[in-house]
Amino acid sequence: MRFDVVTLFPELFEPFLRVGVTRRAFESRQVDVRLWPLRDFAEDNYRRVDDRPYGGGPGMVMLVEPLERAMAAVRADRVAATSSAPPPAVIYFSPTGRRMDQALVRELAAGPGAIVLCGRYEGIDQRFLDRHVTMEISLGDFVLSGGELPALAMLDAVTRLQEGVLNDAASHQQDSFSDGLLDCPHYSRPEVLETVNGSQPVPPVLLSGHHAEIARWRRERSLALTQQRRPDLIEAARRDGKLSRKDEAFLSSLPRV
Ligand code: 4GO
Repeated sequence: MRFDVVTLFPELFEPFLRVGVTRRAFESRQVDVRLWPLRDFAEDNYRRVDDRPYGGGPGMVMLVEPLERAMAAVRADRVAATSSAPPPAVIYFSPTGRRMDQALVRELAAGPGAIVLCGRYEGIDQRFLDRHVTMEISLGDFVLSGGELPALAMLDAVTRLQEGVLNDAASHQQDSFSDGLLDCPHYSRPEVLETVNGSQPVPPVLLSGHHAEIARWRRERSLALTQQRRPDLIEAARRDGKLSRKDEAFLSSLPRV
């Protein structure tokens, strides 16, 4: 898959693409990330990419024309590489977009990639967005100064789902949201942690070697945590038929708060 990222700050991406479990996928081009520095597509003497908003007010707006030239260059390059492919999704990150969740990440991970537009300032001239953007995505109800961090978050989430990226092929099957619930807690050495406030042992069942009991304990920790923090996810899992009778019995046994 291929992602073409149009940004004023390509240097923010480069170090990120060189670390962690995702590094191989980026370096081998299994996930081919191409950076398109928007400043290169500004044609006037000042290499302007922004200007003041019509109607007045604070802040600046990203100009259509450099973006149109960048987009034409990206599309031409993609056609040269993949002549018969359907037109790619064009993603813009903004608080007004559709909330990103693991279902959307799975959708993107199964697809051919996308063109990704990173906004700065007050955002991009609406006429450009109307002409090109097919998917407006938000990470949540908060404001950032640019779309680069959401773009990196999406690239990370999509890449770790690619074949061979995680060390253990099964390990994303127990991530939060993989079955619609929050993940259970995890423990490693030491068996007993001695602190000034006393000792904290690992939950004994995890040392028992009883795989079925361990699986049940983890499921119950997921259910209890999800019920407490995200009751909306319990409702959704119930609707989607993802809760067994045992799960329902356990949830009924939890104290109401
Ligand atoms: C995305 C972009 C927040 C998000 C952004 C988010 N802020 N919640 N800021 O995913 C246009 C210029 C949008 C800055 C960008």
